[in-house]
Formats: sequence, structure tokens, C-alpha cells
Amino acid sequence: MAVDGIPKEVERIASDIRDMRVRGAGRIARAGALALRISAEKYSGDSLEDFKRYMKSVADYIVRTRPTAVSLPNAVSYVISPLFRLNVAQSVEEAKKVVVERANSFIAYSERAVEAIAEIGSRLLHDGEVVLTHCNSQAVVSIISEAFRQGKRVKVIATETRPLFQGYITAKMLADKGVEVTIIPDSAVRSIIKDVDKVIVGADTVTANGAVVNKIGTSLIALIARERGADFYVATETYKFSPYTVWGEPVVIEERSPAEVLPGTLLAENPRLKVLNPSFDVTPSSLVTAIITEIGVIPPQASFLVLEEMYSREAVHDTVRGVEEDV
Ligand code: RI2
Repeated sequence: MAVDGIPKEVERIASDIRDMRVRGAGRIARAGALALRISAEKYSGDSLEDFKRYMKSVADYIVRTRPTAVSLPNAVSYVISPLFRLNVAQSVEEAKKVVVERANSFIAYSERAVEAIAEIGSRLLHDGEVVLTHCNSQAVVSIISEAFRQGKRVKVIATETRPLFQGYITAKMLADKGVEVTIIPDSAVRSIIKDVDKVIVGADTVTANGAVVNKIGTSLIALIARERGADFYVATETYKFSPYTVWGEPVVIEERSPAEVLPGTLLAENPRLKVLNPSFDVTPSSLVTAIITEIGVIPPQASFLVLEEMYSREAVHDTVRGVEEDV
């Protein structure tokens, strides 16, 4: 549902996220920050309270587009929470400035974080190794690209990633840079794992106990990697760690349309058929070798410490409650 007075550009960003024309946890976070900036810039009223109410409804509207990747609410909270928690602005002009600056700084941080992950993660890859990845993660592609740029001849196996085949995007991105890539059906992972040195996947959310929420099928791949003794790495920016899980909030797993799994004609012909289409699954920390972040390679068990450092106990509480209650 749209918000009164919401700019057309922001409606378009929201529908691009919802329909996955903009996808990937990092990209949707940056798109969310951009949507808030545009909303602030286009606001024409002069009441600070109205502006705050308006920004809060835009924030809710953006966050509701997709429920699983915590990068989106974390980005939104980073951009607008100073208006509510710290009461930093005394006028609409000041408040707009805060939103624009915070959005710009989030986007710049996010882009730098991917570069740092590429640099750090590339040190884990060696010449001639075979890396398997699942879905399409900018963080993972940047690591492999950086290793390749350094002259390491890594080979990549990309799962096709049904039902939306994002593995093709990964394969194309890497092949265009000259990396040797092979696409396999998702169900072939156990058959080829003997040829794989390392698995690296992205993340949509990392919980306080180090579990990783990522594209459906990730946890099966982690199990297979464990069975074979292959390292299973997760590459993620720290803003995909979820402060909400510290307070026991479950991660909502997005359920997408049956039409992504079966064509509409088959669904119409078989009205008694049920289709389930969960978009993500949860890999427990016990199956994760390490998490590659912009602040370093950490054991998954250190996730709570990352959250504590990022938000501090009080701020984590504010992130969960502050924005909702102050408006
Ligand atoms: P980056 C994607 O979700 C995939 O699950 C991917 O592993 C994760 O986001 C992280 O991607 P979707 O939006 O942020 O395709 O590393 O459902 O690009």
C-alpha cells in the first residue's frame, strides 16, 4: 500500500525491490536508503512533526517490501533513527539534511564494505582452487573477481538457484571477467562436491547466535560441504547482522508466489496442486567455517559480539523499539 504524498520515484524503488528487479541484500539496503533520501528531498511541508510522521510512514512502506534481509530495516533505521532517538533536528530543513547525509553515508559505507570484503576474502582463495557458490551475491562475486584480478586462476561452480535462476547472473558476471564458470542444477551439488575446495555464499541476515539466513538451498549445500569436509564460508557486510534477533525476534522467511515455481498455466490446469515457495533457509552456525566481513574474518559464534560492538546494548534496544514508539 502506498503512502500519501509519496514520490513516484520512491514507489518505483519499492516495486523494484518487491518484484526483485533490484535484489541482493546489499543492493536493496542501498535502494532503501536512496528512497528515504528522495522522500526527504521532495518533502515540501514546514512542520517538523509532520515531516517525522511522513518519514516514518515511508520507512514502514519500504521495509514492508521484503521481509527477510535485515539489511533493509538496518539501513532504514540508520538513516532515520537520529531524528527520533536523538531529536537532532529543530526544523524541517535540518531534518532533511540529516536524512540526506545519513542516506549518503550509508550508501558510501556499503560500497566500501563490499570492496573490503573483496580484499579480505580474496586472501582465502588460492591459485587453482574450485569455489562453489549459490544464488547471486555481490559480496561473493567481488571476492572471486578480486582473487582473479590478483592472478589466481580460481574456477567457479555456480548452482542455477531455482526457482529464479540467479545463478545465471553470477555465472555471467564472472564469465564476463574471464573466470571459468560451470553452472550446475541445484540437485547436483552432492555429486560434484568432491571437486570443490571451498563454498562461499552470501547472506541476507546473520542472527545473534551466528546462524545464516540465505537463499533457499544454502543449508543443504552447507550440510553437503560438512559431509565432504569442504570449507563453507559466508561473505557479508556487518549491517546484515540482525540486532532484532538479540531480543528474540524470529527472522521471517519470505514466501513468494507459486507462479515462480510453476507456470501460471500449469497452476490453472491443476487447481488441487499446492506449491510452497520459501525464498530463504537457515544454516546453523555449526556448519559455517567463518564469516567474511568488512571488519575481518570472524567465527560465526562471534556474531553477538559484532552486534554488541555495532549497536551497544542500549542502542540495540532503541533500534527495535525507538522508531516505533516515538512517533
Ligand atoms: P549480496 C540475495 O537475496 C541472495 O540470497 C544473496 O545470497 C543475498 O541476497 C546477499 O546478496 P535475493 O534478494 O548482498 O536474491 O551479497 O532474494 O549481493
